[in-house]
Amino acid sequence: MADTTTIHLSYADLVALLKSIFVRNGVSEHNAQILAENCASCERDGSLSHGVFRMAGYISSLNSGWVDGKAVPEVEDVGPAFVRVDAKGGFTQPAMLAGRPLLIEKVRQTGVAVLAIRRSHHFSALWPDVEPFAEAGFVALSVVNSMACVVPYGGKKAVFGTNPIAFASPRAGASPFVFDQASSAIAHGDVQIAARAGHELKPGTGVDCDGQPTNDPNAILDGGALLPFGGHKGNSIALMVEILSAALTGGYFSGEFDWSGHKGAQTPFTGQFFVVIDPTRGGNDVFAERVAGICNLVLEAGQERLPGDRRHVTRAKAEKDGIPLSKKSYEQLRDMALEQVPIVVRKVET
Ligand code: NDP
Ligand code: PYC
Repeated sequence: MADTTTIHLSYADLVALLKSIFVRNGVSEHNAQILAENCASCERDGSLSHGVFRMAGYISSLNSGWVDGKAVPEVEDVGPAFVRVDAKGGFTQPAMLAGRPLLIEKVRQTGVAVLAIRRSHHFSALWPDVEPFAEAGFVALSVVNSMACVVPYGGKKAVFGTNPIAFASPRAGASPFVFDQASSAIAHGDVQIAARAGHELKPGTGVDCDGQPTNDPNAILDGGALLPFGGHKGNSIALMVEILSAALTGGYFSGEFDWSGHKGAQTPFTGQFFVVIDPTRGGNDVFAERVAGICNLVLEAGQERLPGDRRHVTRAKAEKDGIPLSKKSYEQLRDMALEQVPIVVRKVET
């Protein structure tokens, strides 16, 4: 019988465990802390397609020599409202944090600024990138392209990545309004999770290696491809994400980089784009109240919940009870760490 034991870890303990795995696999202390916090935040909020499930992929990519865990990003001041960052073949999140102080300085001066990151690897959810801007009072929008696994609308060959778009806005009296969604019918991570669990996907999700519609996640992973969400409309968003994340930043398109010489590489080598706005500029002090107002109208009209609500409920539960991990996942992480990390198991359920 399968062992259904669940282990609950505190956020700090999960970060410590993940950080030790990154460091043991060639990531600098500084970058490892950033990546560990990012991955633990995803797991804590129930963003499971980009939580600890991704650690094997991170490690595989690092060990293939495809991504530089020790990269030190270079920040370029290229205009009154324009910051570029060369991630130097490293992960995007340290590059974003390196560019953030100059970006914020420019937003304070001009009311709006953009951040264009190139030569970067993004292997996570996008909401952790935008939510902190809204917590600091800014509106933020970010897009990132990934690896070619999405066929354009009516097309036959995968060109786009799953190309997510995330948006965050301050909201009076509540946590920021945040949405974060792939421009494909579902995220690639969720296809992998469905394949492992033996679940079928919804119709309209993808095609098999012959271009025929399929609900089988394995057929999508095995030479098939995903479809954009919403037909031609999602298609245009996926294309916009390629333009902003690659053409504008100087990074690769999703189908352009060549990782064939790096067996085990999994992290897409592309770019990421941000636009950050001070919504109160010019005396618009009611902005956050207005956002709360439209959100309330939507709920009063019958929408069951807003994007981000599920994450916050999951986060609150994790902060109270610890972050739940199956015993198997926990043991896999311990194996990856290969050394004893002082973890306090707060609660064990069977
Ligand atoms: P989902 O479809 O699960 O969710 C998309 C958004 O819709 C979320 O903000 C979610 O909020 C919200 N939402 C979901 N259900 C409802 C509902 N019933 N009512 C109101 N709002 C709802 O996400 P995707 O599968 O499209 O993407 C999953 C993750 O994969 C994202 O975090 C994305 O960034 C990541 N990703 C990363 C890529 C990369 O290259 N790094 C590539 C592609 C995807 P909530 O979270 O609260 O449920
Ligand atoms: O889930 O589609 C995805 C994805 C691609 C890159 C990182 N996550």
